[in-house]
This record gives sequence, structure tokens and C-alpha cells, in this order.
Amino acid sequence: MSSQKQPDAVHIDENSKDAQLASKRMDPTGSFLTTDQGIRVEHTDDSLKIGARGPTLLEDFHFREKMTRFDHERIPERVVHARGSAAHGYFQPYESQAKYTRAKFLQDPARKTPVFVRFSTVAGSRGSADTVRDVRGFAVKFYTEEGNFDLVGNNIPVFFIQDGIKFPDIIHAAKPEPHHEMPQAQTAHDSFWDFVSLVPETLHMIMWTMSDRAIPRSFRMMQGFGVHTFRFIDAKNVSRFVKFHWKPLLGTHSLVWDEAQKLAGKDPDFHRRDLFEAIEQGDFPEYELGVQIVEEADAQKLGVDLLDATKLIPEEVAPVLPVGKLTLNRNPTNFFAETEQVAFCVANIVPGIDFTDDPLMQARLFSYLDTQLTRLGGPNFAELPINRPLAPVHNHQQDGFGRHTSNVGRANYHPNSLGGGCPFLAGQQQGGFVHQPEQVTGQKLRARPESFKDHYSQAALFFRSLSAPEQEHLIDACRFELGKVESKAIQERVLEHFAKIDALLVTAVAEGLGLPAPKATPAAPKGPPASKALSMEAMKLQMPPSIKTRRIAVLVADGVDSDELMAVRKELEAQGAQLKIIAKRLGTVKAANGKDLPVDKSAMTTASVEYDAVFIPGGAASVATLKKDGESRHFVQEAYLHCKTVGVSKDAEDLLKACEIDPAAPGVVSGAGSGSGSALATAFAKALSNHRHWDRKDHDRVPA
Ligand code: HDD
Repeated sequence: MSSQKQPDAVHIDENSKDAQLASKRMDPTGSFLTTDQGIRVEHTDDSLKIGARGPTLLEDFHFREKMTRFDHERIPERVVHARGSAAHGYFQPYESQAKYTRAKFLQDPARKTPVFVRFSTVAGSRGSADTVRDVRGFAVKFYTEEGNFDLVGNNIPVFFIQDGIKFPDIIHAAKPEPHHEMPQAQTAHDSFWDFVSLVPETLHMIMWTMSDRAIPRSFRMMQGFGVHTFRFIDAKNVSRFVKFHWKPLLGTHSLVWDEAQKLAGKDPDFHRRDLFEAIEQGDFPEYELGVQIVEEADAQKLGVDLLDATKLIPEEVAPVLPVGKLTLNRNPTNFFAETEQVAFCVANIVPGIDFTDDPLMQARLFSYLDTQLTRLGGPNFAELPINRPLAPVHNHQQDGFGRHTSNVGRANYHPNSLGGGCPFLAGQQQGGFVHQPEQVTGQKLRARPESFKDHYSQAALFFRSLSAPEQEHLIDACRFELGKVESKAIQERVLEHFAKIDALLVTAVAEGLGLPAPKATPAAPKGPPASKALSMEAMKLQMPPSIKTRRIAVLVADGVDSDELMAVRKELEAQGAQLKIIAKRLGTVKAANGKDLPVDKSAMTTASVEYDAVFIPGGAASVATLKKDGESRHFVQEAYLHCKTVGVSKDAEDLLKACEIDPAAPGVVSGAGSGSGSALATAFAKALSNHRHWDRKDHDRVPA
């Protein structure tokens, strides 16, 4: 049998030989420092010289190897989605999906399929900040028994362009301008909006990227979408169209823009840290996989062309059916080996799922493998542990840089008799991937179908579906991003497009830019007038209230009433929140009861933007100190500005006054009104479960 020996897969079997070797290598007590050839090293702090002050010798193989390896540590970063964070986990279906697909990983509710998931921003480089305004990648590799299935999606259900041939254009326009390499870690201004103004198919996704969706609170609180229409194929070869959705069980939540910008400086790793820490603490992120299914015969009735990736199917038209749950429960052992070297590919697909003729998808089927050949140094990257399928690999691929597998035997071609005809081909009954037959006729041409030509009605649907505060944020984002554009002609062209989306949008953005608003001629709805699933605020109302994993900053000084604080803490932690005690300096503060209260963070190393809420416990001396302290007042005011829940014990109300915060304002919970201890905590938790308090009308006057 001309099979290839596959090393054990480190990513699933922790008892494998590779894993044991790896852990031995990492164990400082169990092994000696060696060269790459396994030769034990006796000294690594001085190079080999003639005399202690003499010249170094070429003979120093340890120095040369150490330096050479270091010199070659960097590989090219991804041309897009360079900055990412990832985790291992598993996927489990709720019930068999046999009525729609024969994909084996979707058949048995008892079966857990290992997954590796990488979240990313698109435009910034590897070292850029997490919280910039950008699309987030949501790429899932399912290591199924039938081979790897990669669902390489985003946190936005539509894409900027309809044909992949324009991908290099939009990415060039979005990345730093080529003459001065600015701006870094954000989407470019003049060049990007120039492109948008000339390519109106971008407008629907522009509405999403200008909305709060583009500044998620956490990777754990972000939706994911397969974007394209795929096919599900059942055992009888019946094909149905399918769109994939991921819904986070913690709900979908965002930051506010001022907070996102500040976080980019205070903690550029905000999302990476959040994901890593949540998994370390056992708060495993969970997402529900759902599908919208469209019978092929019904595709024409939808009012949108399913091959157009700039369109979605409103959930009112095709509901999202729950399929199963993804749980992320293990951090990578090594960032480079796993998160950096993982290679997702839209073409990695398993029997029971198939592609469509979406021209964006078709282009992606080429691009991923192509780019990875360069990024990962040749064609053998599928042998890296993180990319290696669980399913056995037998084929005649051979050689190339970095080959691990030793092919066995002499027959490296098909058909052969010298190798007993191995490996054999697999028909459908043996689990072979059989492309779904499709009748295709037509002229060879470069053209866009008529059915792709409406670029405004779904942009309008999205804007109309948002709540008033969400619309306000979107308008502010457009004013900000377009305000940075230096060309008036580009701003004017964009306003002409906005006029075809919504009257409020165009008037408000034009006002912000100091330009006349073109007459609004909004596109008529082509489906439902609004869709609840597009608004995070509307979705929130459908979720059970929860404060699970929310971070609460507790500001304290000497004299704090720690007895009451402990009662509040107990209740909030019981509901899954996390409290961090913040004081002027690290160590402990002396509580009113004489005990030492340990401090988690010193005020200078943290900021309100890193928390979901702030709580001020009582204790006259503690409150008096905080009141006088500008940094503490700023902390509370900034949280208020960002519409976060602010809670104070009864005798800490003075601090609110010092911060000029109305105790009756929405989302301000005060001991005077709510009682103390667990009663106060319950009222605080209720407010916090609201995420933000957009109805706080006076927050803008806060000088934070
Ligand atoms: Fe792409 C990476 C998602 C369109 C070409 N893409 C990449 C990643 C994600 C997406 C999440 C990062 C994967 C990882 O974490 O390693 N891309 C999308 C989505 C698209 C999309 C949801 C539209 C529906 N992409 C798209 C097009 C092309 C590419 C139209 C080219 C024709 N994408 C790439 C790439 C990347 C990539 C250049 C860069 C790094 C990589 O593939 O491995 O091939």
C-alpha cells in the first residue's frame, strides 16, 4: 500500500509521541539545552573566542546555529487578517442534520469534532491594535473524520465586492497608502473612500462597518457568518442552498468609539487578552451554529440573488435553524506554531457540503492555497500539526521544502500496478467527495448579472433596522471616517450614495462634514421593511439578561467598607461577573474594619475602558480620598460617558456629586435607592445586564 506515514496529530492527542516530546522539551527540569542536532550545550552566554577578549571563531557551531535560527524567525504576515487570536475547542450537533446533509460531523449528537478557531482584524499588521474599526475574521477549522472543513467567515454577513477579481483593489485601497505607509492599524481614508465612492456595491457592507459591529466588545460576544451561499447535499444527492451563522451565547455586544480608540493605546491586546483569560478561567466561549436553508426551487422567490455576496437573506424570510454548538476550551500552547501557522482555505470542504457559483467564492477557492504557498514556505504546510487532518492522508504528492512524510514504496503515480493500485479511489458510498453536478450554459464573457445591480435596498434595510442610538453611532462613524478624508470630491460622491440609502443618514453626515446634503431618494424596500436580527439592541431584548464574565472595576482607598463590598461581591460573582479592586497603589488598603483588603490593580496601570461597569463601595474615608483624586473622578466620569453602569453605596453618593453625575440618571445605581449589600448588588446586576445605557441623555457633557 503506497500510504504515507503521518506523525500523530498533536492538536488532538495529548498523549501522542509528538506531544510527549514537545512537553519534555518544554520541561526545564527534565531536559538539557541542546542544539538542533540534539547535542547538549555546556555554555550559551559567551561565544567561542581566542582568549576572553579575543575574536570569535567560525568553529562555534552553537553560536552560528543560534544566530541563524534567530535571523530566520519571521515569516511573511498574512496579506490580510495578519493580526489574529485563536483557540481550540470542539463542535457538537444538537441532532442529526441528515435531512439536509450527509456531512458526517453533522450526523451524530454524541460526536464531538475538534476545531481550531482564529479571530482576526483585516487591515492592520500583526502588531496592530485589536479594537480598531474593522471587519473581524471568524475562521473555523473542523477536523472531521472525513477531512478538514474550513468555514472561513467574518463577523459581518455580507462582503464589500461581488467578484473576487476586485479583492486586490479594495484591499490596496483599504491598507496604508503606498507612498507614505499611513495610516497604520486602521482603514485608510482618502484611498478607501475613493474606492467606495466609485464602487457602490460596497455600500451595504459599509453600513455594517460604520456600525458598532466593527468595534466588538469581545471575540466572545461577536456573531460569525459564512457570508457566501453554500450547498448542503443529502444522502440522495438533493442539493439545498445554505447560509451559515454563528451566534455567541453571551449575546452580541460592542464597544463605543471613544473607548475603542483609547483601548488601542491602553491595551492593544484587549480582545486577545479577553479570549485568552476567559479560556484560562474556564469561561469557555460558546457559539451556536445555525443555518438558513433555501430549497433550490425557492431561490428565485427570495428577491435577492443568492450568488451575490453583498446581500443577505433577512431572517424573517428564512429563519436560522439551530444546528449545534461550538465551545472553545483550550488556548494554543504556542502562538506561532498554531495561531500563526494555521492555514484556512475555503476549498477545504467535506462530502455533504458544496460550493456555488458565487464569483467571490470562486476567486477565494484559488487565493488561499496560493497565498499560503508563500507565507508558509512551500507546499508541505498541510503537514504542520495545526493543519494536519485527522483523516488519514494517502496520495502521490511528494517532496518540496520542509517535507515531513516519508512516502513508502515505489509507485508514486496513478494508476499503478507496482503498488497494488494503492491508494484506491473512493466513490460516494466509500465517502469520496463527488462534486454536485450542475447544468451550466452561456457565453464566455466578463460581465455582472442584472440581478446583482441593486446596491442600495439592503444598505437601507440595515440602516432602518437599527435602533436610534445605533443609527446615531453609525452616523458619527461616517462623520469621523469621512471627516478624515481630505478630498471634498470624494466626500461629495459618498454623500450622493448615502442619499439613496436614507434621508436621516445623508443629512446628518453632510452636516458633520459641513457640506450640503443631496436630495434624499432612498431605495424602496425589496423585502421586509426592517429586520430585527440586524440590530444588536433588538437581539439583546430576545436574550435572557446576564452579567456572565462582565468586568467590574471597584475603586477603593483606605477606610473602605469592606464588609458591604464583600456582600456585593458575593452576589455579583455568583451571577458570573468578575470584580477587580483598584487603588492608588498595589498591595493592600486598610479597610474600615481594620482588615487588609488586597488590591488587584493600581490605578495607573488600568483604566475604565477595560471594564464593563464601575462600583464605589462605602466607607467615609475611602470616599473622601476618591472624591479629591482627579484620576478616580475621571475613571467614574469616563465610564458614565461610555454609558456603562455606575454603582455607589449609600455613603459613596458624594462621589457622584463630585463627578457631576445625576444619581437618578439611567444606569446609575445608588445605595440610597436600592438598599445595601445583596439588594444593591441585585439592582446593579440588573443594570449591568443591559450592557449600556444609551438613554443617558447628558453623557456628552462629561469632560472625560
Ligand atoms: Fe479572505 C484570509 C475571510 C474574501 C483572500 N479571509 C482570510 C481570513 C478570513 C477571511 C477570516 C483569515 C483566516 C485566518 O485566520 O488565517 N475573506 C474572508 C471572507 C470573505 C473573504 C469572509 C468574503 C466572503 N478573501 C476574500 C477574497 C479573497 C480573499 C474575495 C481573494 C480573492 N483571504 C484571502 C487571502 C487570505 C485571506 C489573501 C490572507 C491570508 C490567508 O488567506 O491565508 O487568501
